[in-house]
Amino acid sequence: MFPYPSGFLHMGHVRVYTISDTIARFRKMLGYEVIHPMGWDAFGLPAENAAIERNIHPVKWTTKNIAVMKNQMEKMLTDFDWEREITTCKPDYYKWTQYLFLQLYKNRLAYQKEAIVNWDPVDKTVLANEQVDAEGNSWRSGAKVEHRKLKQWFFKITDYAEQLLADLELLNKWPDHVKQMQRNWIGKSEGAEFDFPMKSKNNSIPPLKVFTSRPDTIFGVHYLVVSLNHPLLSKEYIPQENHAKVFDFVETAKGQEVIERIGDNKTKQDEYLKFGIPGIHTGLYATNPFTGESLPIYVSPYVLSDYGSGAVMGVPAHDKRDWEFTSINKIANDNEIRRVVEPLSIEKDKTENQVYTGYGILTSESGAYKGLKTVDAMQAIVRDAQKAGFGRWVTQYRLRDWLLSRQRYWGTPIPMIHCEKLPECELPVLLPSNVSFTGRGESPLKQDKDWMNCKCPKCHGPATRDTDTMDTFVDSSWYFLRFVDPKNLMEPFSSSIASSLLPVDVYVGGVEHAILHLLYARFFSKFMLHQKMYDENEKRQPGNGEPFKVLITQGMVQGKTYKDPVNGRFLKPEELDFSSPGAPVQKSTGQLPIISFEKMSKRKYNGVDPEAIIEKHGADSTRLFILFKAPVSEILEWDDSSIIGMQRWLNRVWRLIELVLEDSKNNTNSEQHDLSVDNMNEQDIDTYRIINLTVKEVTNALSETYTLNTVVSDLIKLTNHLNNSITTSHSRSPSNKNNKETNLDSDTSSSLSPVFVYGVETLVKLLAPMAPSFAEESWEFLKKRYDNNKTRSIFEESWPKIDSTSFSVNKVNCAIQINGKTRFVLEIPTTIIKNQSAVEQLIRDSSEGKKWVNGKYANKKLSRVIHVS
Ligand code: ANZ
Repeated sequence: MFPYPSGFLHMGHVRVYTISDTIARFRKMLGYEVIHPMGWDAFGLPAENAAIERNIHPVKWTTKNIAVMKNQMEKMLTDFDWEREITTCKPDYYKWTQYLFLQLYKNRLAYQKEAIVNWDPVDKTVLANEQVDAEGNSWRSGAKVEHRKLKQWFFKITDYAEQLLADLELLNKWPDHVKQMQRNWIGKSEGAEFDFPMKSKNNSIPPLKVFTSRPDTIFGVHYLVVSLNHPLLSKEYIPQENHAKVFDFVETAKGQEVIERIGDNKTKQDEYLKFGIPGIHTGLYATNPFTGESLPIYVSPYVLSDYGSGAVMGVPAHDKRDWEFTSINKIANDNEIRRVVEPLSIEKDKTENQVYTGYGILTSESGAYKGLKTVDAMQAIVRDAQKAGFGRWVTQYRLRDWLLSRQRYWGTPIPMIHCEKLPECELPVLLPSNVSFTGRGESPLKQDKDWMNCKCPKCHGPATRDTDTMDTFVDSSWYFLRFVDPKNLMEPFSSSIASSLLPVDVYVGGVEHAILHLLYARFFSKFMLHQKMYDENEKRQPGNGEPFKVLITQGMVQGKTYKDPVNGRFLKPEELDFSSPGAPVQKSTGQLPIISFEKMSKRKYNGVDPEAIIEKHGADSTRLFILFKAPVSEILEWDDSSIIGMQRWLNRVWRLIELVLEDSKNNTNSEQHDLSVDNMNEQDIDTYRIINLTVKEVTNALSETYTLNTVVSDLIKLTNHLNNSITTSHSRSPSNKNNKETNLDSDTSSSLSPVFVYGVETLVKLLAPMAPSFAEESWEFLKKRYDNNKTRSIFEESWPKIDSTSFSVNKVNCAIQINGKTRFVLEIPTTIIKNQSAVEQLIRDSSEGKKWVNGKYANKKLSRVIHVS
């Protein structure tokens, strides 16, 4: 996922791009043609705010930030395809965003309608939800934010609801929780719609439609409730004597209305309880079409105006919200409430405070449907309603159409002329650059009359441009397609190139985009497929215009946070004394602070600056630490002190390389190692097997499971093994008796085994995707042994192959008993298992054997050796 050019890389960026860079470099070494592109999601509010606050034009601010961040990315050694760089705020890109808008418009998937938005009455501007504080005030002017109805542009993503839901099944390489979040967001609900005839003098009011997921409870309805925006709330329908009361209520309740779904799994229950369930009787009544009973109609802000039909049937006995609404508004006494569903015995636990919400059997209150089970009763009731013409099955989605207009300057202009639509050949509609940023009043675009007033291209009469710009999520909904053909001047991308490259094989980004961005991108790529802007090969997974095959959502990077144990105040690093390692104390009090890991923020003084870290520890160690510290999708607790571990490890690898270099001064090594198992001794066979196992594990992790933390630990293990193999082989040689801690410098006569050298070379190759500069440098040294002029980059080398013959050398765990007691277990290669003296030697050479056999009986002959094989 490309970044917003805020002006600096944060640790989250370092993590995400380390992951993608590792995978991309690995694939290149495997021989794939890899596109690892980078670009800038460059429209958006911060640039406009910088313009207002610091009087710097958004273009300048953005360009400067991009330069800084690009430089930082280079420092972290990312291998991006800069020739594919795209910037969404440049006309060569947004021209095509506008083009796509027009395609959607032509297909009736872009339309205008009135919508309720957050309106700052002082700054005279629309605010995004996150710009309204908890008290409902504007973040900038401090004014009480109003909800206004304004004409806005929408994309009809709801037309795609079913496909977006169904095709989640194809995404078997996406994290389950992300798919679940999308499922909840789309929120498919099957239920029934009933028409309740209105009681009015001359039948002039159309019946009230109500959506319910429980048609079986129709006999338990005591009242109906409509949302604040329901068409029923017109002066024409509401009885005169109720006007003041009802419209005053609606006016005051408007501030509390739920205008947008806040989270993916917030239930209406939460919204209901949040507002204390206020409601008021409208003075209107409707008839229950099944019972003929007269039902009062209420209005309440908890009923969502754009869900279902914006009206609810109140069934207090079987819905907790309805029970509370009934008692607060004194609609019925507890003993008058009709219970229409009785629990089957096993479901009794679903009754809470007298409300039974589960399925069961219909009671005698349900007339002819008495005795039917819920599922059957639903079928029978809807069937009968359908026959009588006052009901039907319907499917509802919680997904709303995508409101994309922003009354802002720094965004893709909406390419419409109000009069007639603008022909495509006039794209792009350029943003005027000479505008004033006061932060007050209307959008700068509305103030630029020269830009706004234009001629209608069709009738040539006066016309105006649309002054809204697009939500920046529109820009990022198709950028992955532009990456395949970024310089195309004639079309957004070439159909044939896109067809041959899509879908994106691996997409890496934050889980905060699990819903909106990923849903919008799926919507766009499906739409573009339907428009035949590209094609899909049948064999290409996942299919159906799904843009991302594998999705990796990286976890957050949290910072080490220190708090005063008495008052919980966040402590600055300079308030702490770090002189005793691992236990900092508060300078002023001498007390130990409370230590935790929390989201990095300026307020908590727990942020780390990637540039400083890279400066201090080097990019390779930083990258390795990021990958090693936590599985990619989990929280990473940043602890500066433990990066040292990675530096030390690289030092150990470097020592192994030095051994090889040193050795080759004295021996002429061949570039082609003799790696046939038949010519190896036991130790080499073991080392060779471990090398191959490591290649297998690492390759699998980098291409299938993306468990990048285990890649690092496998390589550490291989390093340790290679290190130990040197120690043991030299401790065995008699000349080295007193020098067990590998000091090869004093033993220049011995030549390293080809397996060891191969192991070191392989280790360096396996390290390359994660620690590119270390590996590149090491490789150069290693290769110069053979030929001084060899300067081929390690990234042009092929990935190590797996020699499966190494695995056929099996081992068996054997129990070793001494004086009748099992003392330890040893792995014995099957090749020598029948050979008593070889087995005995192996036992004596093993570390456990040294302890148990050699120690006690070093100079003694064992009285009896029993070899059972
Ligand atoms: C009567 C009833 C009885 C209901 C009962 C539930 C339980 P889901 O499943 O999430 O789709 N509802 C319908 N439209 C609404 C709106 N615009 N705002 C708030 N609530 C609305 O939820 C469907 C249920 O949510 C519907 O079924 C309706 O309450 C309520 F024992 O109808 B039910």
